[in-house]
Amino acid sequence: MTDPTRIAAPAIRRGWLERGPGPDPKRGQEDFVEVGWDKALDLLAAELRRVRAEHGNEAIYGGSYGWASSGRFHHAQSQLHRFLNAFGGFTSSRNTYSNGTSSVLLPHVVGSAADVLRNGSSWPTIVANTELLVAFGGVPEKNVFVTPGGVTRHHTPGFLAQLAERGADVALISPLRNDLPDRLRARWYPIRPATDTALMLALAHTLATENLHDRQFLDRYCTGYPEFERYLLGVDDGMPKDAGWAATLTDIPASDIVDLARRMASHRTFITVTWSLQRIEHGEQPVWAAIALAAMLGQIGLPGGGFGHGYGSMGDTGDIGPDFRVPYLSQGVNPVRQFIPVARIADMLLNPGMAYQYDGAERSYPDIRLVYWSGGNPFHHHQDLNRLRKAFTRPDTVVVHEPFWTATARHADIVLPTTTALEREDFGAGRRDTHLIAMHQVVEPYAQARDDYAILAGLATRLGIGDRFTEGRTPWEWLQHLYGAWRDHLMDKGFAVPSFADFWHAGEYRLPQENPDRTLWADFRADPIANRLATPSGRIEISSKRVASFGYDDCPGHPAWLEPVEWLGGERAASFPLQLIANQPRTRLHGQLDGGAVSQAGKIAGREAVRLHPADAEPRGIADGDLVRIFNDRGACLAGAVLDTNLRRGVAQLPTGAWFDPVGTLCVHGNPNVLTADIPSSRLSQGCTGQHVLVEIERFAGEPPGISVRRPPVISRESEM
Ligand SMILES: Nc1nc2c(c(=O)[nH]1)N[C@H]1C(S)=C(S)[C@@H](COP(=O)(O)OP(=O)(O)OC[C@H]3O[C@@H](n4cnc5c(=O)[nH]c(N)nc54)[C@H](O)[C@@H]3O)O[C@H]1N2
Ligand SMILES: Nc1nc2c(c(=O)[nH]1)N[C@H]1C(S)=C(S)[C@@H](COP(=O)(O)OP(=O)(O)OC[C@H]3O[C@@H](n4cnc5c(=O)[nH]c(N)nc54)[C@H](O)[C@@H]3O)O[C@H]1N2
Ligand SMILES: [Mo]
Repeated sequence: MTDPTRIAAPAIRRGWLERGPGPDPKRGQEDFVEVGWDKALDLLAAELRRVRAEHGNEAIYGGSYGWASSGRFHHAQSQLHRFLNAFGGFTSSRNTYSNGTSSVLLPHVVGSAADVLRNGSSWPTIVANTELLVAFGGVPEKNVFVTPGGVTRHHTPGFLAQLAERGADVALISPLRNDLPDRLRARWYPIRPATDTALMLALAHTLATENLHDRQFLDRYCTGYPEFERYLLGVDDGMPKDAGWAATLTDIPASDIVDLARRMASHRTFITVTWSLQRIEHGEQPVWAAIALAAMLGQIGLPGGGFGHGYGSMGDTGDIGPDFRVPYLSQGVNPVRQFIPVARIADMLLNPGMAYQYDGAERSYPDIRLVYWSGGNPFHHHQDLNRLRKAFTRPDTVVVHEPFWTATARHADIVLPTTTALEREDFGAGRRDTHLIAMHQVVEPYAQARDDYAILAGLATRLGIGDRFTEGRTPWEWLQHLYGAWRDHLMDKGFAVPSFADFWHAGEYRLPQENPDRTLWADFRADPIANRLATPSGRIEISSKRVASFGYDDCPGHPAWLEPVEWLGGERAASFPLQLIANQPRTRLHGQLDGGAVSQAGKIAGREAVRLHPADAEPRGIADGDLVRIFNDRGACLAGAVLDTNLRRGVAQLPTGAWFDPVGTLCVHGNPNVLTADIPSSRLSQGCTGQHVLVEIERFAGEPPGISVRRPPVISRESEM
């Protein structure tokens, strides 16, 4: 709450204050001047007016991707979008860094992404019925303690414990052994990263050639299996995708692959794929291939069988809470139709007007003059941060609301300090949460920090849209209003919901419960005509004519093995022979509270810890606890080495989230996104590929540069200018 990196007062980059708006290579490298709230809001209101008058609302990028904090009313992105909509609209963003590749692919294959991502089979049905769990990416327990919006009860560890007690057979397919808790006694298949699709194809090939596939299911519920089988058998390319073929790619012995396929066919098998598998080049393929494989087993729609996505990626996947809409603030309507796929931010800023492909359409990038971010940290989440720094020199003005001096705040022109969830009143609940929680204020706002709502209300008043934005309510009045409307709606449906005063006093409200037994596509299985999927055929599309018609060689019409650039089997590995897995951090949520005690305790000499196998460390002269330099041709970062035999050889693991702390193109703190490539998963989805990158690692000798991101940037007061 009182970290030295809290932002105390509105601050303006000196160059912007002195020279006015415009592209500036100094952005991110200059000192700041503290100004009063009135001056900051007057300047920003004038700049918003100027940009709108000279370039139109489309020139404002308000995508503002990010997690912010829990709490429904003060949800930073909703607040900003509501404000910008009232102002006439903005260029928005689509999809997520989390599962942006799947969310574009799945509608083509199974008709809906939401079904898979929100209504997946529930853990109790898996625990009770699954005999064999085949977990691609595992079920990493470290990830399940968060859910967007907040989460009251952590259920997943309990379900994993029950699964262990029942003695279910578990296949862990991952480069990292600790992607499943030890107590599950899983069999570990230490796959070469990025080759899961090859393994799935070989499993499918074994099913097809040993006649273990369910022809009836494929005929009745699917379309496009024959084309896929031709590909599996290598009819056209002369290359059967058999276990021997996959063994060389995946590093998993052919006999193990054949054995696993036979066990899958003879047991009630649940196939899960973590979201990480689609956060790579051609990330569509493992998801599509897993669905094809599950369809061949014919167990889709049966309790404990079929396909699931994101178990171990998020707390709500498979959870038993109701799929309940909790009170929320309306964002209004955005009159601007321009948007970008969210991970194309740097492409957009660097290439206004450039054409690109997305989901079968040709689109072009808008010319952005003002970037407005509230509740996200692109210098955490985006790839190739040295390229993003260049992109951030392009706009006329960058505005950031933040509680902390993150790298994104340091790359802004106008920085406005906001409160955190503990400094305001709100209510919160996550997806599939069990309770709505009254979030009482715990402490007074830090220094001059204001709620995002108060900041935007102040701007709205200056811009003549005050009433439209606030509707005349204070935050406390909004809480009562939103809760009241929601309560009326639920009471009409026959639920007993306490008054706002009683809810606030009790501190929580137990949401109505749902039947915890849920099997994805059980209704489709029961009646595929009445409950047809929203695909063109109404069925599961193992091959998709529509995707094929787009003509993308990086995402053809059926699941296929496509060689990525960033993988150990390719040419690039000759220069950069280690595959870095840049996954989610165990010790924090993304970059949030990186300065806090929990995150800091995981660091080595103040740097993020990178895990590598002793057999990879030894020839490089790296010992446990050494400072190392991780590098490739895009950039480099420092990290502290941890030697660990729980990774396969050739793989290193550095989580995301160490605050970006650049000295030239080197991040001295250990942020993997200085290394990752800013390339999309494919032209279909344009999704994020930050999970994998090829690197080399060497021992860092000499005096390491100090860490500066744990202190605020240089700030002067206006009177000192
Ligand atoms: N290499 C690589 N990169 C990745 C990933 C990966 O696997 N590999 N994963 C990606 C994924 S899945 C995601 S979701 C993204 C996450 O990326 P982000 O969601 O952008 O990361 P956060 O650190 O959660 O950023 C939220 C920011 O909001 C601020 N904040 C908190 N409360 C408030 C508030 O009330 N108001 C305002 N205005 N701000 C507030 C926090 O201080 C924090 O800086 O990262 C992506 N990046
Ligand atoms: N503690 C914590 N939990 C979080 C988050 C956080 O920041 N901190 N972020 C949340 C968010 S926003 C999201 S979207 C989810 C993300 O959920 P995921 O994307 O599923 O999570 P990751 O930890 O990035 O990756 C999961 C595992 O996939 C494995 N993996 C990587 N590459 C491969 C591969 O090629 N093949 C196979 N078989 N396995 C591979 C890695 O070993 C990794 O540990 O996590 C959420 N949970
Ligand atoms: Mo995410």
